Formats: sequence, structure tokens, C-alpha cells
Amino acid sequence: MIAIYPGSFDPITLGHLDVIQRGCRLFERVIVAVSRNLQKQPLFTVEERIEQIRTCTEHLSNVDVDTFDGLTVTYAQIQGAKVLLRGLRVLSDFEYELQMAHTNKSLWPEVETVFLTTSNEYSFLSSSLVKEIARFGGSVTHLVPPNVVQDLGRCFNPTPP
Ligand code: COD
Repeated sequence: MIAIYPGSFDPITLGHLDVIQRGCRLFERVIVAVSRNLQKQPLFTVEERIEQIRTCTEHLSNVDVDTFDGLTVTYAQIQGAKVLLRGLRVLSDFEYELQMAHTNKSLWPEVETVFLTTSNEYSFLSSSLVKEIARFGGSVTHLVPPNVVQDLGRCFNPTPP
């Protein structure tokens, strides 16, 4: 069975990676799908985010990384996937995730959303928090994969010419 893990991933964190790794043990194939239609201005381009995810999932043979425009369910139909994989951290996630799961089911009744609860050590972790810490010069080595640490460093502390 194929599962789509849709998201913004701006940037991918160790929390996202944990969900991907655990999803890989449950599904034959996991497609990490980076949404192109973000409401707010992202820090990284879609292409940069795809590269970041590819690099840190290289060791996982059943992971593909892709991008999509428009509705997640339309993309899932094109890929022949009936499962959407999502992560749950705190209670506030639940409200948003439940609304999305119901909306997606109303659009395509065959789709199922499967939730993985966050691993304890990543329950506080979000991409926005990571960007804020990096912007103010804090260490994010325990929060994101090494390649993303480098990319954040380049963004916020560019080496002078
Ligand atoms: N531990 C576990 N899970 C986590 C962690 C963590 N530390 N951090 C994030 N997650 C989970 C999130 O809860 C989420 O399930 C997933 O990882 C991705 O998170 P983000 O923040 O990168 O991505 P989102 O939630 O911004 O993605 C939203 C979508 C792009 C999927 C959504 O807007 C969408 O489907 N857009 C397409 C348009 C559409 O179809 N709309 C109708 C559906 S409502």
C-alpha cells in the first residue's frame, strides 16, 4: 500500500523524519509530497526542500520525494494512493488534523488518513520554532538533520564575499 505524507516541510525536522521512518515500516512505499501552495512566504524554495528531504531519507529505500499543486486528494488519486500519513503532536494539532481528514474524505470517500503520534522527544518540535531559533543564532543540531543545519546556517549567517 502506498501512503502520501503531505506537508510544507519548511524545513524538514527530526519530527517529520521520525514520522517518515515509522511510516516506512507500515507501508510499502511512502511518498513525501511537498505542497507548492503555501499561504505564507516560505524560507526555502520547493526545490530546496525536496533536496533537503531527499538527502536525509537516502537510507530509506521505499521513500520517494515529490511536489504537488492543488488538492492533496487529487495528487493521491494520481499516485494511486488511498492513505494520507500525518503526524500528531499536541491537542491543538488534533483539531486542525481532524478537520483536514474530514475535508479530504468529503472530497474523496476512499481516502483514509492515518495518524502517527509524535515520538516524545519531538513533541514540541515544529519548522517555525526551528527557523526562529536559527534566526537568532541558537543551535538546531538536535532538531533537524545535518544537511538542514547547514542550509539554515547559510541562510542566517551567510559567509561574507
Ligand atoms: N512530530 C510528529 N509530527 C509532526 C511533527 C513532529 N515534531 N512536526 C510536524 N509534524 C506533522 C504535522 O502534524 C503534519 O501532520 C505533518 O507533519 C506535516 O507538517 P507541516 O507543518 O510540514 O505541513 P502542513 O501541516 O503545513 O501541511 C499542510 C498541507 C500542505 C498538507 C495542507 O495545507 C494541504 O493539504 N494543502 C493542499 C490543499 C488541500 O488539499 N486542501 C484541502 C485539505 S484541508
